[in-house]
Amino acid sequence: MKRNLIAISALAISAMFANPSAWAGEEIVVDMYDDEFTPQEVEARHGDKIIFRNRSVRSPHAATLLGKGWRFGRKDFFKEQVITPGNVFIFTVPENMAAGTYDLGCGLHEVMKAKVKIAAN
Ligand SMILES: [Cu+2]
Repeated sequence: MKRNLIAISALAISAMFANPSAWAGEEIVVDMYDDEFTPQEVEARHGDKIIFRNRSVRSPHAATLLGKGWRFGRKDFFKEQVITPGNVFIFTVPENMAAGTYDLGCGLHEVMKAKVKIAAN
């Protein structure tokens, strides 16, 4: 009986220290130029913020993220986001986003393509 009590209090202590809300996530910057995303591949985890910055002088860009296959993704997590030059769009990776590789594109410039890998945490 005493042994069980010790085991239970050890569990309670480890639960106190393993507080998942203490992890704030990272900020990952993706720059959008006239013809490309830089970098062209990023890896993110749930809770990270992906910051899309339009670095073009004149062109607006529209970030599009699709799962499992360009243009025929089963699930898009954000619709096209029109970002004017000098502005940013911040996407926080939701907890329910499946791990794997997603296609990042620009709804205004078909040539702009990149990859976003969501890690399994
Ligand atoms: Cu564009």
